[in-house]
Amino acid sequence: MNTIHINPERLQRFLTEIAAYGATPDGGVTRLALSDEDRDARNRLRAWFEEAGCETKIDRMGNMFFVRPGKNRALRPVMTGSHCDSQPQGGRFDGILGIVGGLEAVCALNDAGATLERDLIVVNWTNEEGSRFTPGTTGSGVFAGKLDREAMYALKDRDGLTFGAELERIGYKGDEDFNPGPLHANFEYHIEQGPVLERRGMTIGVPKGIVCLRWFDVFIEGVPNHAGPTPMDERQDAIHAFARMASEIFAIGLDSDGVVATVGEVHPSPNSRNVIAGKVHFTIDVRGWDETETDRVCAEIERTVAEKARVTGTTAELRRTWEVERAPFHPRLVSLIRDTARELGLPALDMVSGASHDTVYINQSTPSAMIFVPSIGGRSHAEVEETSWTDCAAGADVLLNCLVKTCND
Ligand code: HGY
Ligand code: MN
Ligand code: MN
Ligand code: MN
Repeated sequence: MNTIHINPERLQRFLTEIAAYGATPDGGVTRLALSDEDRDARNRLRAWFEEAGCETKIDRMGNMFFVRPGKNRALRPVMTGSHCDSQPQGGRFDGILGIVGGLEAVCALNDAGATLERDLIVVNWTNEEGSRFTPGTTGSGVFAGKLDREAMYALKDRDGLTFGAELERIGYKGDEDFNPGPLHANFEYHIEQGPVLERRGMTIGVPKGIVCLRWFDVFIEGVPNHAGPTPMDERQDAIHAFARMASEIFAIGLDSDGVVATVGEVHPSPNSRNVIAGKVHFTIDVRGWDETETDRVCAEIERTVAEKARVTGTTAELRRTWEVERAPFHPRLVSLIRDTARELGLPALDMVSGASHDTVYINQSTPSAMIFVPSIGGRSHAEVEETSWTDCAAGADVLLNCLVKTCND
C-alpha cells in the first residue's frame, strides 16, 4: 500500500470534542483518573470506536482495548494508544492525542476499505498520570505484569477514596483480563512535552527511548509553635527545613549531568500563617537517561534531606515511592518511524523522551517505539499546552503508515 493519509478535519474535530470533558476556563483540561470527567470521556471514546466498527474489551484495571479485526486473527496483533486522564489544570493534547490518533487511523482505514493482515488494537490506559492515584502508568503496569492489581486497587487519593472503589463507581471495572497474547509491535503517538522539536524546527520526534524515573515522598517533622513569642533560635520549623532541602535539590539537579529533579507537591501542616509548621510532606521526581548518574543524584538528594533536617532541628523520613528503569525502544521500529516520516516529507529528529509514558512498561515485553510532535513553547502539563493542527495531522499520518506497515508485515 502506498502512503495513506488521515483526515485532518476529522482528527481536529475528535480532539476538540474530547477536550470538552474536564475543560477548564483557561483552555486546559482537568480530567483526573477515574473522575466523572474521565468516565464521560471514556464513554465518548467507546461510542466513536464502536461506530468505527471496533470491538471493545475492558479489563479489571479499566484499560479499554478497541480491536479492529484483521484478515488473520491468529497473527500477533499490533497495538497503539495512550491515556485519557490528565494532570490537574493539564493540557488538551497530553495522552489523548495518542488515542484519538489511533481512532483516526481506524477511520482512515475504513475510508480506504482496507483490511489489514493483523488485528489492530487501540488502547486507553488507565491512570497514566499518577497525580490523583500514585504511582502513574498503573493500567499499563498491571497489564505488563509489573504492578500488582490488588495493590493498585488499594491506592487512595487525597480524599481517602480508593482506586478500586472509584473504578467501580465510574463503571469501568472489567470482570476479566483482556490478554491479546504476544504483540507484534506497539506504537505510542504523543506530544513531545518539551522544547526540542520546536527549537530545531522539526515536525516529528523519534525518541530512542524513555528516561528512567525515581519518585520519592519526604515527611518532615518539626515542632509546631506560635509564630509570635517563639524566639528564632529556638524553632524547629518544618517549612524552614523544607525550604533548605528544596533549594538544594534544585541545585543538585542543575549541577548534574543531564538529570532533572523536581519538587512538585508540598503539603505543610497546619498550613496557618501564624503557626510555625510542625510538618511538611513533599514529593521529589528525579529522571535521567543515564541510570548511574540518576542514582548518584538520588543518593546526593537523600544525603541533603538528612543534613538539612539535622541543621534545622527537625527529622525527615524519605520514602522511595516508585521507580521505573529506562526504556530503550526497538531499533527496527525506531527506524521505521524515521523512514516513514521521510517518505511523508516530514523533517524528523532523533531524541530521548524526558517524559514517561505507558510505553515504558509495554516496551518491556513488546517491540515498541514512539512518535512525537512539537509542543508550542515547549509547554505541557499546563493549560497552555498546544500543538498545531498541522503537526497533529502530520504525526497521525506517520502513526497510520507505521500501523499499516507493521499490520501487514
Ligand atoms: O510524568 C510524566 O512524565 C507523564 O507525563 N505522566
Ligand atoms: Mn502523557
Ligand atoms: Mn502527562
Ligand atoms: Mn504518558
